[in-house]
Amino acid sequence: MTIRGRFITLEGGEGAGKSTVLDALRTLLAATGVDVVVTREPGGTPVGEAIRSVLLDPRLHGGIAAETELLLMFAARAQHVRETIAPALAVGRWVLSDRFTDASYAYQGGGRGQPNQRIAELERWAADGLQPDLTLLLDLPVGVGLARARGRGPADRIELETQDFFERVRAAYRARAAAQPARFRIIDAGQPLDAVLDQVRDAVAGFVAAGGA
Ligand code: Z5A
Repeated sequence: MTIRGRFITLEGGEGAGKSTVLDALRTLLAATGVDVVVTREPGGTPVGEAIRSVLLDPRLHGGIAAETELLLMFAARAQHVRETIAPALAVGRWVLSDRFTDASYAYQGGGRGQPNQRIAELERWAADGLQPDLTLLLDLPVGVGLARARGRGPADRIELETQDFFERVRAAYRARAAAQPARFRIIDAGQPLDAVLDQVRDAVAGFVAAGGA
């Protein structure tokens, strides 16, 4: 009998440190003997990466309707679930994804005002209702994250949004974490990197010790 793998997602606002944490987590899981697939959204498949380049193109700033943006996020996700995530989980591999559906609730729901009910409907059929087993929310004040992100080079289309937009994104993430405490662990991402990584290691070690359930 094959045991289904586990699905872990990383979420957070701009400059939260997801990429940095992802590398550390990959190493940690591999050291515990876990066969892990690392992926990201939007993206994670050839068609998903093509959709990502449209979604993040700064030349399209102001030129993509909120409905179009939501559908493109889920178009990429529909392919990602079917081509990458579900097949890996089915053969017992673990999947570590930089963002998943919570990001749509935060950015397209909180940020753009798309109704949660509409997102939930897309989640049911486009994402096949797939839910992560564990979600690490890297939370930090918006101003701190934006300052970090700005130090990294040219902004993508979504990074060109206002501070108010990112405050709504953060509030939506925190509301989801509060509503689903069994799945979410909130990481204080405003701390120095070593302290952030300690929190992440503790959260994942606890999850693994509990059987990854
Ligand atoms: N999006 C959406 O709207 N809806 C959806 O459904 C999905 C996504 C799935 C692309 O995501 C965009 O798509 C994203 C949400 C939207 N919006 N934007 N913009 P992405 O995850 O690829 O892009 P991102 O959010 O901009 O992530 P990022 O740029 O990769 O940032 P990060 O990974 O969180 O941060 P980082 O690159 O690891 O760190 C940023 C800098 O801070 C870097 O210089 C680090 O060295 C530094 N850093 C990291 N941690 C620390 C600490 N603890 N202290 C000090 N400095 C630190």
